[in-house]
Amino acid sequence: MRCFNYVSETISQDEIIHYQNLKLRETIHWAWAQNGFFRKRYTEAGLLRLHDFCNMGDLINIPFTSKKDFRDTYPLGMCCVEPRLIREIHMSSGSTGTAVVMPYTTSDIEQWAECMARCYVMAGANEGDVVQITPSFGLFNGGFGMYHGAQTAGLFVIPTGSGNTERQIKLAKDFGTKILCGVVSYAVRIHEVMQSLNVNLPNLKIGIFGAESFSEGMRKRIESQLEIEAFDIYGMTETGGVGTLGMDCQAHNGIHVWEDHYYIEIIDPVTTKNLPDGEQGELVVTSLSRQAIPVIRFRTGDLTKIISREKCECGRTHTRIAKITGRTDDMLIIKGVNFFPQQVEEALMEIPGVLPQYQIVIEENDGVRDVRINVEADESVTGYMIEKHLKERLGFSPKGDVFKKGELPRADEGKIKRVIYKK
Ligand code: DLL
Repeated sequence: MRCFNYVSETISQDEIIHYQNLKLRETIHWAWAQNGFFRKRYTEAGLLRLHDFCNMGDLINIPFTSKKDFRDTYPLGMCCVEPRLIREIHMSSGSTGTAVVMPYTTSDIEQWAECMARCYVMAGANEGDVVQITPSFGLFNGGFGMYHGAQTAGLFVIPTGSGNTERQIKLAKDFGTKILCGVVSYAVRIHEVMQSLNVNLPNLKIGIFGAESFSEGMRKRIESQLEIEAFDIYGMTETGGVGTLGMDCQAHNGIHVWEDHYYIEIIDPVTTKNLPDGEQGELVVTSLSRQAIPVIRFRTGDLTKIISREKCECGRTHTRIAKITGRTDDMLIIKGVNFFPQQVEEALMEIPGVLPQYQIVIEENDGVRDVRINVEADESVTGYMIEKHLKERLGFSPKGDVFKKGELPRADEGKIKRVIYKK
């Protein structure tokens, strides 16, 4: 097994816990000392002296933080370093339009690059391998995060950024791209354009995709279409960007969270009580080595569960969480049935002849919500087949509309919008 950082990736769980205790204490003390936002939060919650916080057992007394805190303190109200120490910022606008800003010190960029480099090597990258980075290079963290990590891992970077799919394919062919990185729906787009151009990419072996709903069915589709091994990479603006929270290994049995950099909890999103391993809930993250803005008990809104804390067959010891099944604010309730968009994706991918382009259209007529599933498929698939399969799998009957290949909108840049609301 090859690791980017063998010692850190394979230390025992006992050592990880010991290290996490030290780093948690350091992080809480750092935030308290550096920024009044945190100090006020902690004193309001009854943590009167810093020494009241000793280890992870005391974390329960620390209040949660959320996206709202980032937005309320825009632009740098939660920052724990002087602005002269900031080297880079990234930002996500989210659905409400108010920006979440993440500043980075030199050390934060190094930490990000280390996490991302571990992901590349975990996927099978070797020094000098050609990696093509297709998310945009800008405020979105995807492009730069993949870039910093690739530099650290010693890869040959083609920093195409987003868009111009034909040129992406030409470059991949001309330079023999081995690793393709991007948002999930862009992998599908690349394959489509490859087909229309009748081009193969024989050197392409590895895909690293994330940032969007990513069902196992979709991962397998992408693998067979592009003839590669596809990995599910996870991270977010607030934790420091793509790859910070980890990726699945070649066993594809859960996402290894880089636990020497992040302490995770799973909580019940309603009661906010901690849940035992194996139970699905909201992921809460505390960073252990971030300077500019450490996230402390950050409610990610992402739903997952802890799969295993045992050593993985790949040799890594870091805890594995399940694929992100949705966001707490993503859940749809239609005629009394609750479901997540990703469940629709998973069910659609089970139907032979269905293509990986779909939309979930929610229509509201006189207060009654209806769902229509628009999906591209070949001629063998009918709307009735879609309706029947979703009824069996999800317990409700949306209307299924089949479209020809190429008829539904594509996203050449950024994240695709799968759920569409119509009044
Ligand atoms: O999407 C970071 C990223 C870039 C990850 C490129 C992977 C690849 P944000 O724009 O801040 O950052 O969005 C973060 O996207 O809270 C999840 O809801 C979702 N997300 C990210 N990765 C995955 C994934 C980037 N692998 C939000 N599976 C997160 C499902 C994901 N959802």
